[in-house]
Amino acid sequence: MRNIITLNEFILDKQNEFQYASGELTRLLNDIGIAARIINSEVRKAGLVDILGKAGSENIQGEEQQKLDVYADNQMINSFKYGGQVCGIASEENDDFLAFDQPNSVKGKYVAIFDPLDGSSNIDVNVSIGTIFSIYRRVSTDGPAQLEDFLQKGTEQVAAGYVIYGPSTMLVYTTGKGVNGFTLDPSIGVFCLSHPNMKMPDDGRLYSFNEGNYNSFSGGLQKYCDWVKEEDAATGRPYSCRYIASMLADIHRNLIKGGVFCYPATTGSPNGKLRLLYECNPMAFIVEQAGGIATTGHKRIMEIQPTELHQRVPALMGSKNMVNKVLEMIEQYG
Ligand code: P6P
Repeated sequence: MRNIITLNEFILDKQNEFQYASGELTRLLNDIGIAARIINSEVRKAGLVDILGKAGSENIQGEEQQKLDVYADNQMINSFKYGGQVCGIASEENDDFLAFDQPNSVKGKYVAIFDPLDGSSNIDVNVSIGTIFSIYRRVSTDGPAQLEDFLQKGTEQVAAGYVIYGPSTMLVYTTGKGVNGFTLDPSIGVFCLSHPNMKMPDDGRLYSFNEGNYNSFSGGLQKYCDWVKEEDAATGRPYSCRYIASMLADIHRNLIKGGVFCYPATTGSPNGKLRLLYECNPMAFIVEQAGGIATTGHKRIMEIQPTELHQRVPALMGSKNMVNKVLEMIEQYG
């Protein structure tokens, strides 16, 4: 008796929950699964082939592109381009959006927005990295994808998730009906359901802040960082700092164990460092669907009306009671 449920079987079982034509979701997530397995294969041998290090180019943020960034970006683009469901993409690694013009994709009803390899500063030091994706229905009515298709609020996402390339490779996604996690079985090259109906604990003891930026934190955040260090058995303090500078890996750990992640506005990044469209919105969808909170510290992230593809926002997301404690201190101390 086979006791595994594959990603494809799961999607087929759940496709009646998808508010649009059922087969479309199956194809969409299948396209992502294929790209994930191809990227995973390259990530797993990154130290052995000439794919480590810098690509000798920069992305729009002026960040050195890693060879693996560019490789992952190309795999995601090709997978969507030939999958037929998506009429265009936007990506951290591309200055502008790409409107597909292939006959089978120009009529695609969706657009995909992704960070092909988040945490790329960790590639060369073998720390978990990942792919983050967000799917919207196009709003333009015909012809090639338009900018308006990409500048939609996070609340309009029809699917979102991530692939984490860690000790194992996992794909975690939501279509607005809860969060489910699938672990790649490399012996058969299939994602298998391993974390059904993921729920973020309401409480936890892990906080993920880069306290190197403490001096530029707002008063409320500084107070929170001081509060977590106090000895208080009743509230499980001092908490533990867990920060590996891969947003999706930090949030994935907090999703399982309970915790709070924060990348606020700092002197170096006055609007925060993380991008709204392909980091904060998809992770916010996952966090909220798992019972957590995802805010800028003042506004629900998914309710922000985007104005540009690569805009950054402050991000505070995680276990409900922990985020509310941070918000309480922001309220009191600014
Ligand atoms: P810092 C990775 O480069 C990233 O965009 C996020 O994944 C991560 O949370 C953040 O930057 C880390 O930034 O400034 O703490 O190194």
